[in-house]
Amino acid sequence: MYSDAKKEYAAYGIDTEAAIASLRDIPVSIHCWQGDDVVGLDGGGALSGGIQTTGNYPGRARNFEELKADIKKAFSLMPGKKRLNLHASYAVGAEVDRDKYEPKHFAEWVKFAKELGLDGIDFNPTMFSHKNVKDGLTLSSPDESIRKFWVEHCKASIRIAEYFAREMQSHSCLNIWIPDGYKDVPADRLTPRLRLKKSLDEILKLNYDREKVIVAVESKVFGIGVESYTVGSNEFYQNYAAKNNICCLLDNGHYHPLEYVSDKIPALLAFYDKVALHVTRGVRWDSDHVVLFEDELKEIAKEIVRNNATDKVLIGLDYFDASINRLSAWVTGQRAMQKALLYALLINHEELKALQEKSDFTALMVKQEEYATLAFGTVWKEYLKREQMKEDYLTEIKEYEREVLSKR
Ligand code: RNT
Ligand code: ZN
Repeated sequence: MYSDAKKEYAAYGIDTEAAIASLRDIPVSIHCWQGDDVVGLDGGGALSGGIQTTGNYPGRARNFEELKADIKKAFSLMPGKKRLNLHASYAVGAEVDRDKYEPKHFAEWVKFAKELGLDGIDFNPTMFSHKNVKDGLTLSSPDESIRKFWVEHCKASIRIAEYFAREMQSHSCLNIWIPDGYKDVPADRLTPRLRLKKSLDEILKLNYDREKVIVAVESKVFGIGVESYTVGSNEFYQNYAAKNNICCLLDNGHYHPLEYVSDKIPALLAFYDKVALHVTRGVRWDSDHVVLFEDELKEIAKEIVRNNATDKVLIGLDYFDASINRLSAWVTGQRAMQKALLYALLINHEELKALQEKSDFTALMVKQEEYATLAFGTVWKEYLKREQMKEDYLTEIKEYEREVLSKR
């Protein structure tokens, strides 16, 4: 079947072997927080900040050892190049508060990432689920001691990201997301933004290696309980990032449902050397559903591939589902991302672009439709085989559920 598929694609001018080889090389950063419903290991408290996990599926990882075991199992079922995306709340054995976190609190994670042969570690300061989120505000807080605390936390996080980059010999994307906003109509939308700007300026004064640590800012349109106003909005961060030479992170659950991140990627590529992503699946709102192989994901992958931006777009996953087996959620989303990338790699973009340039929109439409029914599934299966993986990951996960998760 594969040799037939290979011929079918060759007729379109596509080399399936080259596509498989490229796919293997595109790193995807996998979030640690799918394993424990974003609870973390530092006892920060209940999940807050306008995000929520729903569901009560048994077997949640309750500590570092369980989380590591689950990551190890889930990663063993994910093909391709993998990075680990950590949140600061996953510090191990820290007896100090978040503003004082140090590389040593993450040394165990580095050891683990090396053991798994991962490509690198990305990082996020955790500015939610903590007593110092005062009245829902962090970096934009009018309370100076609160604002300072979170500035220090971000600086500490940059130092930790530098340590990851050094140890893993790969960049580390440091993504700043804050929950700050208001439930109802504010009286002043500017002052909190000016305070956020001041906080970011203070954080970036830190002398860090800009080659190794890629600082990104993640915007959002609204959160649960923060429906009327978000301090870190899209316009705010895009302007801040452009003026300060840092990176924007686009989470595709963070826009109006009719705005598409696939269209924003090339808009930003016209101005930025790097664009970071949180790939998720919004269902009506920022619901963080498990990523599936669907249209918008394909469009996102196409924009990455056809603009030769696989080293410019930093792909990270961000979803959390507690209503189904958490390992299955992890693997399904990561495989969906890989499928979308493969799908995009199996398109003759040069030919399609030429049709567009010639304004032959008739042929363009017909050709694009043809791609939808080529033997994509066969090439995907071949890729899995070469990665020494089966299409079926459910059987193994169910077995792990019986042997491990159900005993927790
Ligand atoms: C929240 C943001 C943010 C978080 C993670 C846990 O809406 O998407 O990225 O999901 O940092
Ligand atoms: Zn996100």
